[in-house]
Amino acid sequence: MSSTTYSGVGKETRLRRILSDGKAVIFAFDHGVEHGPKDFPPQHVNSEAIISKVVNAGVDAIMMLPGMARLTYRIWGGKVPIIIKVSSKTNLRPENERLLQSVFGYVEDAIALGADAVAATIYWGSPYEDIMLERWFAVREAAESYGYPALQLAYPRGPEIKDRYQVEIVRYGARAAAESGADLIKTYFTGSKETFAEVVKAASGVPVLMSGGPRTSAPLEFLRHVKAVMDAGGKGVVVGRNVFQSNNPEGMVKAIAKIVHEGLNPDEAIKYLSR
Ligand code: FBP
Repeated sequence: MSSTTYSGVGKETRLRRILSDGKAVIFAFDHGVEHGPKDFPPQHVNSEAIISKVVNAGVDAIMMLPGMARLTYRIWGGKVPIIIKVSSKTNLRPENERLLQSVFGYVEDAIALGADAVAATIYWGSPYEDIMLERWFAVREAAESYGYPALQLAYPRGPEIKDRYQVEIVRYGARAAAESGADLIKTYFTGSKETFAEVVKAASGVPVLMSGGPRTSAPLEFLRHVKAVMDAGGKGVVVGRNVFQSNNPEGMVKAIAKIVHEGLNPDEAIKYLSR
């Protein structure tokens, strides 16, 4: 008789839908709230247009807020797994309050929407760390009981943190994410394969995915970051701006996917941007 619980099977099954070969290219699309519509080029303010492009290009999953899932389900439904992010904040609030992510939905919303995972941010080092942790554990507990993987956006950010991309800081956040029960960790690129390998090691086997960050000056630079992450033992990327601000979002998704899933060299992968 199997000792595996129903919810354990559910979590594993959902993880396999997102990371079919153990790796994933996930499109992050919560910027309308986190940064405001100014983040989007005019042709991508319409959410259906950009979601269509990334779905057609073959992303493995899309991470978005519950309301965005409702607005765009006709595009992704039945085609691409979604991860519902249940925390967020706007940049309209006073600066000292931006270190807190508010509740933006519930695990039950993710279930109702047909999602395959939930996600929430913790700003490790924030004066509001305690509040976000309480919310994280509520999310995690519900996710666990329903068989949903919980992705943590483990972002070191706070008054004591001088450089949020510094390896010692990033690996601390990744370790804290692993020890707080995250099933997937999304965190900052530390600048090199060698340093990111330290982050992966600290996460002790929990899959670590790189957070895309602001659009790089040249696409090749971003693709090199992706390759370094994969060579360091990372399991993929969760990327927004480097795709939806690209002149060729489909080409960018394809190029990233070639590196993540097939180990292609960035100099080869970039050719997908001119096809
Ligand atoms: P990007 O690839 O665009 O960086 O998206 C990842 C992400 O974490 C989004 O999910 C989120 O909206 C944004 O970055 C947060 O950015 P910031 O660093 O300004 O808080």
